[in-house]
Amino acid sequence: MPIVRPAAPVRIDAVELRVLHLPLVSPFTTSFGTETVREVIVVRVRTGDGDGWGEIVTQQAPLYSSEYTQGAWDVTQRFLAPALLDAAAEGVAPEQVSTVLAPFVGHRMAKAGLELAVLDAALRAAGRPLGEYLGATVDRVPSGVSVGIQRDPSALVDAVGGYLDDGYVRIKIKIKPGRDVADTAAVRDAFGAIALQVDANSAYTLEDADTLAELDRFDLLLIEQPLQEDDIVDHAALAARLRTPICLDESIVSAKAARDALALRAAAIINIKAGRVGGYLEAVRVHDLCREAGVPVWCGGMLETGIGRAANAALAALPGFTLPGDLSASDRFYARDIVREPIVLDDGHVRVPTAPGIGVEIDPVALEDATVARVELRR
Ligand code: SMG
Ligand code: MG
Repeated sequence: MPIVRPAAPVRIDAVELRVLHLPLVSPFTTSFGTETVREVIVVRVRTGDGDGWGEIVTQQAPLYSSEYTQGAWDVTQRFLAPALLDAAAEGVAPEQVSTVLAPFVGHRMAKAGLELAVLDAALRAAGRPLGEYLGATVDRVPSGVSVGIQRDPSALVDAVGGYLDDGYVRIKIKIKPGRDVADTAAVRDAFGAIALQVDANSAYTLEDADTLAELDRFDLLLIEQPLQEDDIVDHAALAARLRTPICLDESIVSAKAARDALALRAAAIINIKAGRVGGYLEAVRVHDLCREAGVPVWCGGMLETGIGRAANAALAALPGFTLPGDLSASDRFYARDIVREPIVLDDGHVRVPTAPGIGVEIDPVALEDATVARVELRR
């Protein structure tokens, strides 16, 4: 459903941006590389009624998508934040932020971070939680975990076993050519009928269809983004050759892209990430059109800090999110989160925050300790 009750405009006096470096509790390996430190941008908007917080989920290098942290840092300071500050001199409502930033092509993660900060400020001022605003219908959401590629299949089985012991209700393993069928078989053999899915992060081509079809025998919930971001037609061709449902992640950069992918039968399931589609409001639009089409969605993750993690829990509480998301606890990635109430796992679920705005408070000392660059922009 569209946003039922819009939020009042806020006047923005300043935008603060910080680059953070957060060490990961263990290296995270995907088909495109290994990360040991999460580099992320935190946004604070300062208004007469208090602060609002957002997060720009770019990574240090443009490997997952074309966006990357120094690019987001530059475009936000040079174009996005000045446009927002200009528009917000007399007040800007969260629903207007995407229109204000629309003249600048792309840079969706940067735009999403700014929009979230405005949403947080506006909803805190109004005493309304983000979940209620977005249309949440549950107070907790099932928690899945994304497991990186390990040294070998037996190390993968150990890692997955640990997460199952923690209570995660769904396992996603990362795959790449040469680390697909055997890894998946090892996890299936070790743990039986767990809810299991795989994510290729664009590592294959249509030529690999026979290999990917071998995964059909494992009864996976889905295979995520096997081909390139712009391979919509090839994904449709691949879907016709697999029994396993194809889920698109990288390809779905907007509600329009989601509509096209569904029309072409390139995806049977969609991973929704607010950063990738330009914000939580566009994420709701993707949710709404998928729900209308009877297509299941789930909430993806970008190794968020507690800011994005809290907001993702609110988003995942919408009724179309019928599959568990990559909504793990803060300690899945971080020994120390930058919020006072780290996201925790409770019986395989994550609680949807009920306090106003994103519903979590920043830990100023943890934030300061993680900050490697800071800038404040004013009108
Ligand atoms: O936040 O739990 C998380 C990470 C989930 O695997 C995850 N994200 O393609 O879905 C994905 C990846 C993108 C980030 S990879 C560095
Ligand atoms: Mg993915």
